[in-house]
Formats: sequence, structure tokens, C-alpha cells
Amino acid sequence: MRARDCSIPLATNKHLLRWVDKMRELTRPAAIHWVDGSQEEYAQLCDEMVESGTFLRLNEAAWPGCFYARSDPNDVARVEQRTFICSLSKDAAGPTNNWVNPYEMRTRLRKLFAGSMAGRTMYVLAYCMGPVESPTSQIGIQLTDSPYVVVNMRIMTRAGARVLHEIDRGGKRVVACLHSVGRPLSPGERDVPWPCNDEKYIVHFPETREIWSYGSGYGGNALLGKKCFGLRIASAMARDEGWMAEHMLILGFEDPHGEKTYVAAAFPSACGKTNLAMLIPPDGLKQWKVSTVGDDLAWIKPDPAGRLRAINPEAGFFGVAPGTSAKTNPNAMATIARNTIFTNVGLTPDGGVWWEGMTDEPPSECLDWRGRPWTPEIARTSGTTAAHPNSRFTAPAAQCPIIDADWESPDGVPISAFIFGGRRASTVPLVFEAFNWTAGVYAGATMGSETTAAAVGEVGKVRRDPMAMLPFCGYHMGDYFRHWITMQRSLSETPKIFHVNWFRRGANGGLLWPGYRENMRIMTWIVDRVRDRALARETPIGWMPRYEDIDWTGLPFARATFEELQAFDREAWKREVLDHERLFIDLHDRLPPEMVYERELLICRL
Ligand code: SAT
Ligand code: MN
Repeated sequence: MRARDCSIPLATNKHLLRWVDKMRELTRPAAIHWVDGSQEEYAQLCDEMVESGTFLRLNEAAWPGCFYARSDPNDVARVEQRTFICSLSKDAAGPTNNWVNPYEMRTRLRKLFAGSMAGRTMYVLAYCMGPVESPTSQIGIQLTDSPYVVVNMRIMTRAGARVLHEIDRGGKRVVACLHSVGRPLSPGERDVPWPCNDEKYIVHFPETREIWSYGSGYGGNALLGKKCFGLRIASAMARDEGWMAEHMLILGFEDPHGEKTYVAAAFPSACGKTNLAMLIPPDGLKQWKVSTVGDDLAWIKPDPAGRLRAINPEAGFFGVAPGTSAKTNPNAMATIARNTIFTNVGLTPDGGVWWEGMTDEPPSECLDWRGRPWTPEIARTSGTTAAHPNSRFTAPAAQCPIIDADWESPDGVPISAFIFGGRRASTVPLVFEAFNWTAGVYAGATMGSETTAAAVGEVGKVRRDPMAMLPFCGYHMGDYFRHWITMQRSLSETPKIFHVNWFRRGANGGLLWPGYRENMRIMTWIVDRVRDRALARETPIGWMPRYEDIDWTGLPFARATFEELQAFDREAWKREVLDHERLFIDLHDRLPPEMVYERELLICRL
């Protein structure tokens, strides 16, 4: 069989063809490749990257269909300082986003992109966020000069010819995404394994629904369906159209009577979302079943009956590798056992992968994420890790052993509760339930977390990260809070809102809560609250379970430790509320009055 001529357009839509042509003229690639999304094409692109040195094929017996990549050491995480929301007015972007006048930005970008794909292939990648038949789904088209991005996007989204057919049929507005690693090749020049540019721009135009990304090939900077479209552009669309685009996992619980309850939960990047999304109940709670719908994004819409329903707009998991193990997340380990792309983890001599926390015993030797020899001894003396802390796996969601039966349902799944959480060493208890919707929105809006390695910057500082959306909201945060508050008005059933903190530390500095599977005990309390069958006591910040309200079957957990976890520290909360004001001052001109009143009420209760 003759190979397909990839330069022949797989679509007829005139606007699309014209745009591709304009971008080709701007970026001057050596070739064009229309991505059909087939398995053969995927295999061929992977082979080509093995050939070029971007990919290494892992040991086929141990890691079937898996590949290994190392990024440039300067291209390892999202670059928030280089991320821009270029709405027409600065005010529309709000004080928490970087803004540049869109005309000025376009001029800058046109200069950067001029000839930026020289010597490379420009891939035309049509992708759908969400099941192709779902009315909640949206379509994007990414032009990229990175085959690494193409194969990752094929895992993370529904991509290829079937989406181009959708574009030809019309109906949905297409989000145009242009991506270049920003490293043109002169004739005869040898490529590097991970081309990128020190100058980076991740730019969003919410009014015209466009994304321009330059200089990075890594994660959310380059897989434009994820944070750029899935959150920043989608949040602006959602505000205009009355739905919600959230940085949330979606999880199903089947109780011992067979009744199913779905919840959506927001945590900042690298706070254990993927672990929670694939939770396995501890032995004492085996009558419960948990299923995964998504681990990072949720698009949520009221149905005609006024119930919120959510889809996972993604088709894969782009998860943090370090800390993932057969103990912490056996479902993730099963998911990534085949057909997975590993980036920036350690490479073992037998062609396998390793990262900190994967096994109790580290391998006696391996190559680290920079390709340098690594041994436990080197780690002890120099402190270097085999895997970069933001190293990732890209794996098809369908491979998850507990993927929910309805995860691709076009109508999504009904959402009964929202959970907010951060990584907080003190002050914030293990769990509380907000008094009502607005109090819950306040809890989400004032959420704080210690920073992680998912973004460039200092790790471990508390920053306010409203609804885990601070780096991802495509418009003014004050308007975003207002959107949350008004969403309730279109609902016949109001979901309950909870706040959790798995990371509280005791007087001796140790973590008080075992986390992981044991989080199920908190989740069953949440589900039982939703179903009106669990008790709680009132505190100034909300409803809290007493020791006897939690199912402790199989876990001898000390009452005193639970009380320390749930302790309400009035003085600490007074400081906490003061700190909330700092965020509110920044947003004051667009802050909904409900947020101000909720804060006043909280202060009165303190
Ligand atoms: O933005 S990424 O996709 O690189 C990962 C994250 O921050 O959650
Ligand atoms: Mn995330």
C-alpha cells in the first residue's frame, strides 16, 4: 500500500484552507502534514522521532508501545510570566493576568513567527475537546512544528480526520491555535532532540478565540488543548454562554446500595489530583466503587432540567510521574503500563523508566532526566533527582482500569458536589462543608496552596489560587467569581460545596493525615452529606464531621489526631481572613458584593 500524501488537505472548509495557507506563508515550513489521527500515522511519527533522537523506544517487553523523551533543561514547566491574555481591554483580563494590547502583541508575534518553522514540517492538527458527538465539546485546530506535540495531542484529545469532517460540516466555531518551538533550521543544519527557544510567549486572544504559542515544546505551553484552550479560552466562552470550564477532576462513587454520585474537585497543579481521580477504597470500605471520568479538566453545563452535567474534555492523562507508584496509585501504574510517553523521568539500563517514589528501592544506576549518569550515591551527595519534579506521563484515559462507564457520554455525568482543596501545612482543616452556595464560592475563591513544580518559580510558598484557576482564568477573576455565583440561578438542584486539605501538619511537623486511599473516608462522608444521610456539627467556617461521623472501618485512627486535623484555630483564621483581603483588594472593582458580605459574615463569626 502506498503511503498517503500528507500534504493533501483533509478538509475542504475554505476559511480553514485560507488560514493554513496564510500561516504557512508566515512561518515558512519546509512541508505541510495534515494529521489524520490514525494509529499508522502515530507509529510513523514515533519512528521518525526515534530516528531523529527526540524519542527513545522503551523496552518493548516491559513497556510495550512506550516512548521516552528528554526536554531541554530550560523547557520543563509552564511559564506563567510569559503567559498573556490579550483581550481588547486590560480591564477584561484583570489584574491577575499578564496583558498586552492585542494589536501590539500581534505585531510582536508576527515578527517572532515569521520564518519560525523553516526547515521543519508544519502539522495541521484538528482536535476535539470532549467526545466528538457531545454538544458540550469544542473544536480546535493547532498548527505546530513539533511532532512530539502531535503525538501527545493524539493521546490527550480526539484528533485527526474525523474532527476535520466536523469542521467541514460546520456548526461549531473553531479555536485557531498556532504553535512553534521557535527554532528554524537552516538548510543542512542538524536538529537537536528538543528544539525550543529561550524566548517564550503563550498568548491568548479571548475575543477572537485564538492561541499563539512560541518557544516551548513542553506540557501546557505546547499541548494547546489543555490549559490554553481547555481553561483559558474555554473559561471566557463559558462565561459568555452560561457554562463552566474548570480545573477539576471528575469522580464517580457507587455506594453499597448501587447508587451513583459524581463530584468535581479543584486542586492546584501537582497536588495529587490524578491520585484522587483514581482512588481505590481502603479494605474497610470495599463495598464502595470508585470510577474516573477525568483527572484535570471539567466542562460543566446545566441540562434542560437544571442539573449540572460535566464532561471531561480530554482523552488522556498528562500526569506528574514522581510519587506515582503501585502503592500510591496502582490504577495510574496500570494506565501507563503501555502506549505511554514519558518525559523527563529517569531511564534505567534495561530500557525502562524510573522516578522518585516509583519503588522503595531505587535502581542501582540509571540516566537522569538530563541524560547524565545517576546513582543513589550521586543523589545522596549532590541532591540531584533521577526524574525532574515536573516529569510527566502521557497516557490514554481509556487504559485506566477504573475509567467510568459514562466517561465518554455525550451528555456528561451529573455533578452533585464540588470540592476545593489546596496544600496547606496549617490553619485549614481536613474537611468542611460550606453553609451554602455563596459561602462555598467564597471558600473556593479564597483557596490557598503552597506552590509546586508544575510552574516555573519558587516552590512551597502559599499563594491564593482561587478555584485552582489563578493561572488559567481567561478573564477578570472578579467576573469569574460573579459567574460562579450567578450559575446557581439556572439550577434546579444546587450542588453542595466542600473544602479539603490532605496536607495539614501537626505540632511535630509531620503530616497528620495518611492521605491516598484513606481519603475515601472523607469522600464517603461528602457523598453521604450530599445524600442527606451523614451528620455534622456547625463551626464558624462551615459544617464539619465529628469523629463518629466518619467511617473508620479497618483503620485504627486516633480520635486525638482527628481532632488536631479538624481543629478550628480562631487566631489563625483571623490571620487567614486578613490575607483573603489582599486578593480582594486586587480585584475590588469587579468583586461581586456577595464575596464582601461572605467575608464580613465570616469575620463576625470569628
Ligand atoms: O499545564 S500542564 O499541562 O503542563 C500541567 C499542569 O500544570 O497541571
Ligand atoms: Mn492541572
